[in-house]
Amino acid sequence: MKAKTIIQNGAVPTLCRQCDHRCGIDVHIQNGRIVDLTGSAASPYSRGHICAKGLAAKDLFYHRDRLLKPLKRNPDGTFEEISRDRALDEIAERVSQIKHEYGARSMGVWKGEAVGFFQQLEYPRRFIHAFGSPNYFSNDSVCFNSCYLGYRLVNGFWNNSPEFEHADLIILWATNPPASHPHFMRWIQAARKRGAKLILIDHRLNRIASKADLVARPLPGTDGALGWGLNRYLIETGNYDRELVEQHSIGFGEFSQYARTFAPEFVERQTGVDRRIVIEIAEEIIRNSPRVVIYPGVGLEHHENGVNTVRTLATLGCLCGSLDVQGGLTWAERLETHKLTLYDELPLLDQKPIGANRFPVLYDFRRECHSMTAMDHMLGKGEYPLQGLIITAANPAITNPNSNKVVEALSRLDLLVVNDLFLTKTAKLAHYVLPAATFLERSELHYHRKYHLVTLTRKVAEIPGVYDEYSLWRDLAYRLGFGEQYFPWKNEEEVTRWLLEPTGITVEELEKRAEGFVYKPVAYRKHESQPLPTPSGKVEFCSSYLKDLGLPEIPEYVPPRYIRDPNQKYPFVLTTGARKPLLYHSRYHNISHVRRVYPVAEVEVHPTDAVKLGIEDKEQIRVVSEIGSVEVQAKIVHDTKILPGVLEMAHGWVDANVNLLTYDNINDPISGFPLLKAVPVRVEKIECGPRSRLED
Ligand SMILES: Nc1nc2c(c(=O)[nH]1)N[C@H]1C(S)=C(S)[C@@H](COP(=O)(O)OP(=O)(O)OC[C@H]3O[C@@H](n4cnc5c(=O)[nH]c(N)nc54)[C@H](O)[C@@H]3O)O[C@H]1N2
Ligand SMILES: Nc1nc2c(c(=O)[nH]1)N[C@H]1C(S)=C(S)[C@@H](COP(=O)(O)OP(=O)(O)OC[C@H]3O[C@@H](n4cnc5c(=O)[nH]c(N)nc54)[C@H](O)[C@@H]3O)O[C@H]1N2
Ligand code: SF4
Ligand SMILES: [Mo]
Repeated sequence: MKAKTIIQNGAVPTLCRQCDHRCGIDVHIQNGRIVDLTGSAASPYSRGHICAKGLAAKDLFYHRDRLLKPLKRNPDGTFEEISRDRALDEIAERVSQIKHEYGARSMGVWKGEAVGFFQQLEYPRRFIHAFGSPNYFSNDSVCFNSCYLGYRLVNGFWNNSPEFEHADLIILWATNPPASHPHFMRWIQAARKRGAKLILIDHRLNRIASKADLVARPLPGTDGALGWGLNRYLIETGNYDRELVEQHSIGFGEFSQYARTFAPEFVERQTGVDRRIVIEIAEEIIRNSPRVVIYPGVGLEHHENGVNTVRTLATLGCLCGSLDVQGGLTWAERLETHKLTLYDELPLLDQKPIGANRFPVLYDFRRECHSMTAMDHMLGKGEYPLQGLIITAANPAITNPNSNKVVEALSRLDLLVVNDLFLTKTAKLAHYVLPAATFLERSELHYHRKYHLVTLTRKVAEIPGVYDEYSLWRDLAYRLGFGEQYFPWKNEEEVTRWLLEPTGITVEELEKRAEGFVYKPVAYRKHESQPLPTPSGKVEFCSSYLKDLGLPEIPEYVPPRYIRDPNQKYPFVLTTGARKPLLYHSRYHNISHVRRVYPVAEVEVHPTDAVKLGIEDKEQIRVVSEIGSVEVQAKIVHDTKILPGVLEMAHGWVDANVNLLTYDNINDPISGFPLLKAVPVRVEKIECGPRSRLED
């Protein structure tokens, strides 16, 4: 591969974008080759930290399977290399045909986790709106939005990078930072050194459990009952922020009325958590108020009622007085740049954004279309057909629920374009595959809201024939006739200059200071002098906004389906996707040293269940849900690791894809999130064939 680095020898300071934390790093170059990445001590955010995923960015950059030329799929399924100009010309022609035959809205774009959250995610949105279609999809149909909406509906914002280091109590709720957010651990450890308490709420014991002061292990999907139980305890004992309730909130009366049901005994029956532990957690919250950080993880999101569960965490944060206090539920302020989105100029609501009718809250607050509903439109079961899709930085054939349906839907498209580093499972379905640039090959703005810090990443290297995200959307827009109007900037640097115009900060200044600028001093208790960004401007214990949409105004608790309506055919409950430190969704599996650590996919089984099922460690078994089945190796774990009756299986594996089992059509009514973390399943032994359902 003929990569060209921007310097021949030395170190280039930039930010890692292997996950959204963007730790400060130095990229070391020798004789025009990237030889190492190290954590940059100058970064106020990460202070020298780099994790194993960051380090492996070099392996992905130079990976021998990286796509370097556009590919076109032949009718027999093989791919041929073609020039970029030809690929983009042909794609533009097919896009125009789709518009002509079905209308602009039959085209969509989809961005994945590997690009975002600042300008990278706005390019495809801008592109598709300028084209005349509202249909922008992303991984956020299954990530982040349930937490975001839960907090947004109660107090107007969610801070996903809280001030752990200033907290007196940290509650990690359905999250596992050593695997998922490793650099959080530095802040958590700093708080612990000061004497802060740590509570873990997870049915599965992770590395944090041995350090925690208290662990609660609710049955998957029952967290809402625990959330209510804690809210109730604070209300009934009178230990809540009365000033906030009286002056800055609405709906407290109905909320406290509903809370009455959730006495510790009731919570214990719902969740399996001992009532004394429920009380102990509540007492810890009271003792340590207001500096309490409650951090919700993705384990709360992938459920039928996840947003309402998250709402109970947000109300708890407000009741204990942590709203916008240091070491609490802080309200970060934005950097007011120009905006790439076109929603004001081109709302396109009359074009019926896919999923906006089904999940109006998702569309209203996030301007996101619903990716699971998109599959129905591709399969001809929607209000209108979706005929073409351009995907960048995502692998939905593996990461979206009900993978068989995803593959069938993507295969029906008249045009599928995938922009990726590798020929992934999704890319293999595409008519055209374009070689994508890694973060080391692009420059972008980023801000760490926690410190109000704005930074500019550096383009460290270039590979001939490989183009950045901006070039993809700009070059297509020009071919479709709206480039000059909507993508007038020559390159990414010009975009960045334009974005920064209203801020008074220049590209030159940012280039000189790799560690970034503080764009605004951090201030607290802002809700005392300005309205919160909720519909009423106040904390909303009940939401009339939701009521007007026919949704429950109180964050009601609904027991999970496997408890509400148990099905003897599927006696186990499967949780999926607990993060592994070295794997990232479907990424990293193709790096040899990672593969040595994780040679095969596994499903964790409690030893008691293993005995009942007659299965051995490392035995290949079949896990079956109503949606599908998958063969996978059993890993019999220590009896304290997970709860009996619960299985856990990682996502992201091509050869043992857990999303063959998950539901795309059981959704949270507010966010539309699918049921990925409380899937009723059964286990079958493989050598006996599917008829021997051992647990029946
Ligand atoms: N190494 C690595 N890091 C990642 C990622 C990755 O793929 N790999 N992905 C990134 C992305 S996009 C995201 S969204 C974040 C997610 O980051 P986290 O939210 O921290 O996700 P996990 O590490 O999977 O932790 C989720 C925890 O929830 C638990 N859990 C599952 N169901 C339930 C439940 O019903 N109730 C309770 N109380 N607990 C439950 C699981 O056992 C698990 O320990 O991670 C990011 N970081
Ligand atoms: N069962 C189950 N399923 C889940 C989850 C779960 O917990 N359980 N978690 C869900 C969550 S939270 C998320 S966020 C989604 C993630 O779902 P996706 O967004 O589909 O994530 P990835 O599998 O990481 O796919 C990213 C793709 O981008 C490519 N890529 C890497 N870097 C770049 C780049 O710089 N540019 C471009 N253009 N491409 C790049 C990679 O090769 C990869 O193919 O998965 C979800 N799926
Ligand atoms: S946590 Fe790891 S992968 Fe994420 S930005 Fe930091 S170094 Fe990169
Ligand atoms: Mo995610």
